[in-house]
Amino acid sequence: MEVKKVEASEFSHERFINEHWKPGIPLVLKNATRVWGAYNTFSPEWFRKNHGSRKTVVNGQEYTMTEIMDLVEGKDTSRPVPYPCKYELGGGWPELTHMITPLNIGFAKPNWMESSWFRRGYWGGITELFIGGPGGKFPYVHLDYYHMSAWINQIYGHKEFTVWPRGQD
Ligand SMILES: O=C(O)CCC(=O)C(=O)O
Repeated sequence: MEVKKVEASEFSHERFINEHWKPGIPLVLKNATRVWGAYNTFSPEWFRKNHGSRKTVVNGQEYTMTEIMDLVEGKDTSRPVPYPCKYELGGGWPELTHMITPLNIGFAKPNWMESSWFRRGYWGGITELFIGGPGGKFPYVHLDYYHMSAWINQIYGHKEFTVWPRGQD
């Protein structure tokens, strides 16, 4: 199935809901994150310079941001590139929250995760930053938490996704 791609500024929230969200048809919104401070800011260099010593653990191994960037960019070829390198952007890294605001970009709404029902839950309100390099892949096919619709923003580089139509879940 060919996934439709549209310029976000030329597409309405109403059309997104009626033509894509309701029937469950994926859509790529190009340049939708232009409204974010992260747009044209987040890059390997920016993370090295501003958050190089920030740590994360992937598969039981601790890495600094600089180490992760060296691995994903191929500057360090001495060990495998870990994936998924995840950072929690809400409670885990509040300084970056303002750079991904508004989170819904005018399309991902209503956001059920903003409901107080979800805040009580184990996964409530999590917004994750994923960093990966060539060959990195998510380890299993899945539906997202609570079977919610997935909302993924690609800020830098590119990534391949495989999605399955409704009925095959
Ligand atoms: O970007 C990825 O590798 C997977 C992201 C994802 O599927 C998720 O966060 O649930």
